[in-house]
Amino acid sequence: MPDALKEALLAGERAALARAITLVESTRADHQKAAQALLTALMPHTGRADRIGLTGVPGVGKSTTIEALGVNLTSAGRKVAVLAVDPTSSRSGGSILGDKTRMARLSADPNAFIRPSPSSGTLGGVTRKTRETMLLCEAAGYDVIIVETVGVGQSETVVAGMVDFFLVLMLPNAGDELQGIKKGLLELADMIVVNKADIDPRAADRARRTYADALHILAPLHPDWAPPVLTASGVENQGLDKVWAEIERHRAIMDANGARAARRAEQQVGWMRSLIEDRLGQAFRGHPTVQSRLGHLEAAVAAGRVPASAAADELCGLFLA
Ligand SMILES: Nc1nc2c(ncn2[C@@H]2O[C@H](COP(=O)(O)OP(=O)(O)OP(=O)(O)O)[C@@H](O)[C@H]2O)c(=O)[nH]1
Ligand SMILES: [Mg+2]
Repeated sequence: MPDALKEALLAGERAALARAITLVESTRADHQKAAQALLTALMPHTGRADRIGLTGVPGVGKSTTIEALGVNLTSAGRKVAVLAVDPTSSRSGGSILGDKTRMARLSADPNAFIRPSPSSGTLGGVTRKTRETMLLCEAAGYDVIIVETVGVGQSETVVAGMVDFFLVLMLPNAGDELQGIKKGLLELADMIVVNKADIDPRAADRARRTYADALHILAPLHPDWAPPVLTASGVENQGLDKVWAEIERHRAIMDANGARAARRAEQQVGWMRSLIEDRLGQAFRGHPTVQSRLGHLEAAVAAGRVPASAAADELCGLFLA
């Protein structure tokens, strides 16, 4: 059975891809085991896609831009998968799901695959499944993966940590915006695109210069890449060819200097470490002796009767005994 699934997935069958993703997202222990076996078997077939992250405030035009860019790409013969990271998505099953209407052409496109955010769990859980789904999509032959995130909590940082290229969409009111930008967001950007330039091209250009100046002050992520700032219109499909050309230019430079491979290697190891921390945390909290003392010690620490370090020592001692 797993072999049949693997073969069907490698043949690019959408139903098989969907089944594999369901397996990866399942919390059942036997499903998780099967999912890990499948992922391990598929590893040699992963890694070939351009992995792109895209973020921006609600309403900035992420879905509209992905639709236009995605259709451009499938018309050029690429296979595009769109995944979402939305840790708040339990409310609606994922904003991207409602977005399927906004991505009507792309969702009807046989060379595109759109998957809403897994609806369960913490940011860590959601992004773990998104990473694994990304690998499945690559094995199924998708050669462009776009991960969209609304930027709740730390989700931009986590998405930036799973892609080759991180794109930040901005609105054309930079003057007011610059104050409100989440700390650290500009540092993550490989490119900034001021969207909705069709509304007021001059305002968009002013915003472009403001962001370019702001980026100029920051030390670039990599000495070979100064993040460009462009204007575009997702609705009008304007400027998106240039956006894609910059993504390809980035890829060519970062392939040649080895930075893309190094970034991926670092991401993989970082991911492994965070999985280990997750597992250890779970094992710790599930440990019977730890459980029997944890509540009591937490209360004592909260009340200032026991130093935090002493409580941690005791609990770790119980765990490791
Ligand atoms: N004029 C103009 N409107 C746009 C453009 N891009 C998006 N819009 C409109 O802005 C609204 C929000 O667009 P979405 O693509 O749904 O934005 P989003 O960033 O995906 O929003 P969330 O998923 O809610 O975070 C829609 O009404 C779009 O039609 C653009 O380039 N120009
Ligand atoms: Mg959207």
